[in-house]
Amino acid sequence: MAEEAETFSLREVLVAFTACVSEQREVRVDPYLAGWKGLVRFLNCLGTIFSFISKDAVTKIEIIENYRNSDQRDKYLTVQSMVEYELANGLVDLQKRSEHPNSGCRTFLRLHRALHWLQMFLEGLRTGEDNSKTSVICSETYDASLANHHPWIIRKAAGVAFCVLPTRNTFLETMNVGTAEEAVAMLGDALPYICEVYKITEELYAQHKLLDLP
Ligand code: 1PW
Repeated sequence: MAEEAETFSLREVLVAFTACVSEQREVRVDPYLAGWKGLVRFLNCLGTIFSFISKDAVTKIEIIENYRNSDQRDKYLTVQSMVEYELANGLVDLQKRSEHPNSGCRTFLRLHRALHWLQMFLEGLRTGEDNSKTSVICSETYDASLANHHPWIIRKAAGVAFCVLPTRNTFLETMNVGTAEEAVAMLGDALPYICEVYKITEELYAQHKLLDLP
């Protein structure tokens, strides 16, 4: 584990997201999940208090991985094909969680919302002052995005976890990308790709009226 933490770099995570968008502007599921798995490792590096956050992401990643390992794996190659397949076959609970509580569409939506937070948080980190507080950037971006989809108890627990985040420069060094300046440059290169993945998914979900799936 210590060795894993040493060799871990956030660069690889962000690179996975750069490989998500296909030439047809479709979002590939496998690199998306690979990116998320790296994020989970990163969250775990931040301390055990973050494991409650990563645990739910792990559950969601596994649900979609199971679809990718099933007989229907080809239908889950891209987010576009997943949406088309699940909707055409009535595999999505649209009003209330009942027969299909873990549809690919609703599960992916949770990761998608969390990715929005991540994107805003990393952008805040990138443009923040040297000595700014990561905990403030983290909670402000969370409140402006993902918190709107979470019940009170989760918001409270997340707020507690954010308090232990280190200062901006230490946090940038935790990314293992090099100096704080190098980490900022890497974020500048990688964030447009994450934004693109987010945007394409958001448009697809909006087009099919899936943004509020229970
Ligand atoms: C340092 C910044 C890192 C940002 C990483 C983003 C990870 C976000 C995961 C938040 C999870 C909080 C705890 C779980 C909450 C679930 O209730 C919720 N899941 C998510 C991913 O938001 C909703 O899933 P549910 O309950 O509808 O199955």
